[in-house]
Amino acid sequence: MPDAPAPPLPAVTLEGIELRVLHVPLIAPFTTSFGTEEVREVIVVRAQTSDGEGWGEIVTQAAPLYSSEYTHGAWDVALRWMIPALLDRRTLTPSDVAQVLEPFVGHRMVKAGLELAILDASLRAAGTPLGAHLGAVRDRVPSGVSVGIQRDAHALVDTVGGYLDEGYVRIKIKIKPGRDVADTAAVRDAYGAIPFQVDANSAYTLADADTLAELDRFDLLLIEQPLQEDDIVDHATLARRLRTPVCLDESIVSAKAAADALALGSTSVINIKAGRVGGYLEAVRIHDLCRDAGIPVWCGGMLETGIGRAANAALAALPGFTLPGDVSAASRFYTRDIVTEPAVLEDGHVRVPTGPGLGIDIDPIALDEVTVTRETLRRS
Ligand code: OSB
Ligand code: MG
Repeated sequence: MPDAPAPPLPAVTLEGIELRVLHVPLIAPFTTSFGTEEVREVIVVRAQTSDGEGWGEIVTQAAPLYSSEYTHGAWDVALRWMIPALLDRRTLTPSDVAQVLEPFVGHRMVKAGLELAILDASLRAAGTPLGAHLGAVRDRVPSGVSVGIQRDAHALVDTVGGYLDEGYVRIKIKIKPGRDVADTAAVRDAYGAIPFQVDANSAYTLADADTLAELDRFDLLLIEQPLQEDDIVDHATLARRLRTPVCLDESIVSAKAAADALALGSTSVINIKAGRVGGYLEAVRIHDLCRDAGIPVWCGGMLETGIGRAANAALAALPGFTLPGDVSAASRFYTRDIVTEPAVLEDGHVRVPTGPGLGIDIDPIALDEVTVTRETLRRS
């Protein structure tokens, strides 16, 4: 059954856009195959419009290790090119944002953060919650947790046990060569038949297929992004070798990329991250095409603050999100969030905000405390 088209949203008239770089302390370092993050560096967007403000989040990291995007590059392209183009257009609806920014190649996380701020402003003006606009069918979403590489397998088992005690309903661990089969075995042995998956963040090549096939015996829900972003053919080859379903993250940069990967057999599950695909509206298009194709999807995360976390909860409430995502409580990463009501874990779930727009309120004192740079461009 085709989804009912979302009602059109009002255009807003842009007066200015403020960007801030935040440095938000993490409760514990987060280690993946590509490095360790000790402080979350992220960009927050505030759109000032004649109909009120809207907030967005540009989910780049400090270094271009997960993707080619990184904070300083995002900051530059936003201020030098993208925000001036939006201010020139002056009056625009949320879906106009992608169209105005389309000539600029790449920089999808920047596009997503700018679009989200306009979307929030327009939804607030209309009195519509983001979830309702995107097509959410649930008022809460099951919450999984992404666990970084730990000192050793013992520490990993301890850390995972803490999250299970908190009630997280699905565990994902990061793996890399040398920290794969034994870590996976340790968690499976310690906790039995829990919903469990692994994420390699592109750390392997096809030459590692035998090692990756050893993971088959652990009945994982999936293995996420074993090979490089552009290894779309090699992923198809690997997928035929493994019993564990392959799920692409980094490779899925658009709805077109999703359709291509599905056509090639490179992936049988998709991790949807709005930042990686250029926005929440493109994320919904990927959801829709996967749903039509019978492909399960789940909502990934980029250690979002309360801004992006609220939006992810709304997205994850769409009907095709049939696997628990990385939409954790704010306390999984942060002692202090920048919103007044940070996401909490309730019976293994995170609630979908119900207020207009993102349904969150910024805590201005908390925000100022973690702001390291700010700049506003205004309509001339
Ligand atoms: O690969 O899913 C990933 C964080 C940063 C960059 C890439 C990834 C991640 C995570 C964390 O796994 C997910 C979360 O935000 O909880
Ligand atoms: Mg991933």
